[in-house]
Amino acid sequence: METTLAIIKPDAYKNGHAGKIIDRIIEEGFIINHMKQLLLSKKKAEGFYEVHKDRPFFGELVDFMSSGNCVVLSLKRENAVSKWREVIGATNPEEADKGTIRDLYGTDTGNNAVHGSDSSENGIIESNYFFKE
Ligand code: FUP
Repeated sequence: METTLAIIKPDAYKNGHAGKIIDRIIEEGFIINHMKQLLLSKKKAEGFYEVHKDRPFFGELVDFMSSGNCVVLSLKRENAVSKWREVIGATNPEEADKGTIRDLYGTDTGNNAVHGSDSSENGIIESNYFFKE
């Protein structure tokens, strides 16, 4: 089985959608290997999104990710990475397929409700970033 990291971001958490998103994760056949609620420090958020550190939206992204509670989940399933990305939809909620999590609970590209790893390697690296401390 493959590992992917999911994050229920501060917008979805604040709007009361964490429970529904966790239900969806289970309905879609994922095994929750690890899960925790946490308030990310700026440093932890910067480290997580380091690949984007030279992008113009980096500061805003870090501020947003550390603005309130998140739920971080390490998920297992066959084809976990591609399946989770299918369930969450496109980065911009306005472009996300109907019924995907970002379509249902996201607002815009910055406030897009959830994170999903983009490769098998990153699924493991990102899970270790939160759960192997
Ligand atoms: P995704 O893999 O779908 O989470 O998207 P990216 O890795 O491209 O981007 C990571 C996060 O950066 C997004 F979830 C939101 C933020 N972002 C912006 O705020 N503006 C952009 O133009 C692109 C990404």
